[in-house]
Amino acid sequence: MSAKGLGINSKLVHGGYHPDATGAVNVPIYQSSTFAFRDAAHGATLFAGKEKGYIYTRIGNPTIAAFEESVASLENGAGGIATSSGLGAVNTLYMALLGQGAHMVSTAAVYGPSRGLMEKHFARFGAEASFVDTSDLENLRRAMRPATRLVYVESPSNPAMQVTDIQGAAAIAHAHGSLLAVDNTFASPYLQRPLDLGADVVLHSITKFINGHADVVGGVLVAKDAGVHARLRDVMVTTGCNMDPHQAYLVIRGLKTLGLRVERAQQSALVIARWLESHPKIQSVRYIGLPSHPQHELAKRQMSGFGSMIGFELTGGLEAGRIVMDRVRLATLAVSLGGVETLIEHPASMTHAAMSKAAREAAGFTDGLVRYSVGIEDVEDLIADLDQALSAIP
Ligand code: LCS
Repeated sequence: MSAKGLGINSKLVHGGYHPDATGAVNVPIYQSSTFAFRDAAHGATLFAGKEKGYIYTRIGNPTIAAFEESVASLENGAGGIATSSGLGAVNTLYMALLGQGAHMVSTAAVYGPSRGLMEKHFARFGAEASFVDTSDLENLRRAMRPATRLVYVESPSNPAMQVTDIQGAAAIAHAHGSLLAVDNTFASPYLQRPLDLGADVVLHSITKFINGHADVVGGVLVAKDAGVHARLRDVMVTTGCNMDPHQAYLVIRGLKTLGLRVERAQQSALVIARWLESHPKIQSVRYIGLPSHPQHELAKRQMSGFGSMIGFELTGGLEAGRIVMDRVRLATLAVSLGGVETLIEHPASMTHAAMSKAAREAAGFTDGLVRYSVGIEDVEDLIADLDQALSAIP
């Protein structure tokens, strides 16, 4: 059925599903690398690549297409492109929209490897980028150049939890003849729909909230416009960073409960953030749902909820961070985020270790920052776990 006009939870359950001849209630896994070209002898319409039909799974596959259609409908875009990983989606975005001599402006606090990909690799082919704090749009305005083709913001950003005004960023990008892409991984389409706010492309690491069960790595891009969608798809297909059908099947399954998971986790996150804020061993808490967050009002305007990612700084700095991470029992010490299980990590030594200390500080986070991805466990248990870990700090 068409998902048009449905509410978001109905879209999550039914989006992208078109019953096949068996009546299967779930999208089957079409585990096939290639598809027969049908001909009149087999009683089908003639198909030799000229009519609609599947050819080869790198180019397209029914299970993957169901996932792409579902996310495109959630994000209100013209079409989706599923990729092997979130970084595969970032690579596709850069390669499709930048070229030799082209310039990009991006969030300084963007996910580390999204920055590394540009600085280490695209720079070798003559593309340039400026990384600025896009939570202040003046910085973005100043960084724009005649050659700027892409503005790429991550909001909320990982791990600094900075929020960028998407509508404002779209106005600046478009006034300079550039496109705006938004990494919407932290919010998920359940809480934020950048294309409705003026962005041209939205990107997710579906490894996080969209899949939600820490068992798949993947990415997706959604374009507002069919022309941009076609440019992105061409790069995905020719660079071969497609998703595979089994991966797509698992993600479709995870996606159905996105609303339930996000609602539950963000409810607990607010309770935990408030508890942390009043704890004597905590110096500061970064949770966009707290009025103390510098972009709390902006987040309220452009998101329908605050999500479940919390950053906190311990008064004891790096050493206290080590103690807490050694002592937590229910929260798992691991990179990644957005799953049903609560994860804790230390960006300076784990996800963002490749950045210099200066770059980390310029990106808005210190060595004492701890990132906490709230899962769907009982909030009382999560607080008891944090409490016993914090009490170990001398
Ligand atoms: N964008 C954001 C905001 C991310 O957090 C990540 C991964 C990516 C893109 C890349 O996606 P991937 O290729 O991993 O699917 N973030 C991670 C993190 O914070 N810890 O481990 C991975």
